[in-house]
Amino acid sequence: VQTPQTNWGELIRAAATNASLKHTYWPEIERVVAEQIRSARMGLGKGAWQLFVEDGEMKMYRREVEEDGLVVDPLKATHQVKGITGRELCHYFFYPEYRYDWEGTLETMNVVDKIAEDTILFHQIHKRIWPAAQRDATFWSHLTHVPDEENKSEDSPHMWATVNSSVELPSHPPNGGKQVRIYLTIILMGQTIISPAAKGREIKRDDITCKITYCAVVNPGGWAPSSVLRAVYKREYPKFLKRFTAYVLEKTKNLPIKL
Ligand code: 18C
Repeated sequence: VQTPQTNWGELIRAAATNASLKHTYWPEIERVVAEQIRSARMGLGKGAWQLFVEDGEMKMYRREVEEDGLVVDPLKATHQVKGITGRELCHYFFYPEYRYDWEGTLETMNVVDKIAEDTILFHQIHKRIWPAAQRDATFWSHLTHVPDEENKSEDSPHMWATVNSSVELPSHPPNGGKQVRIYLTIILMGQTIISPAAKGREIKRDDITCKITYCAVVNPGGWAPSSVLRAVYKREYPKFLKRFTAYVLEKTKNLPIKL
């Protein structure tokens, strides 16, 4: 649980590498990451969020929002996966070398610039959905964490997160190619809960559960039929979260636990 006093900006700064802190994007990264963490940790509150997918521990909520006639429905998903940590979850989501393994909407991914170990600039071209035009995106991605070695309880602020947020890159102007530029703001956050039964002995994968929150706002950037779009994300978001978490489980099952 966060108090209104939790200074996420300060916590994010403390975790960041010097190369990230020195970059011209840093003030924006800090602002967006803090805002994303704050809203990801907020409950669903009353009204507005409607549950549209439920599958075991995985729940997905959306708010129907249109801007200039385009569907930009914010999504909020929660999930719990036994056997992985928040750090492992965010590691595989952040680093480009794994992306083709799990990202099913991808046509191509390019690292435009590796600003630092914890901040990377990407250009991605996504698969085309008929009858709409193909989409691309340019965004920064930042990996952060708030450590809490002593008290890994649900209400401590510890967590790992990767935030992706659109940015204009002069090297890749929007609609420069044949794609329509999409605009996204996404957070994947993981908190590791250790079973009290593991106290005083070596922790096994059976003792850990990762509490996951994934929030996304994607603006399709140009015309796309609302009904097709809503059908696409209803299919793609659950597919992503199931496939990606299964991937992390598979990759880590025989590795030492990284808390
Ligand atoms: O967060 C995710 N992935 C990250 C790393 O890639 C990153 C990227 C997010 C952008 C995803 C948007 C892709 C839209 C492209 C079209 C979809 C192609 C489907 C292909 C089917 C085979 O943060 C995981 C992302 C999980 C997938 C989310 C899908 C969201 C759909 C939103 C629609 C946007 C425009 C669609 C174009 C018109 C369709 C009628």
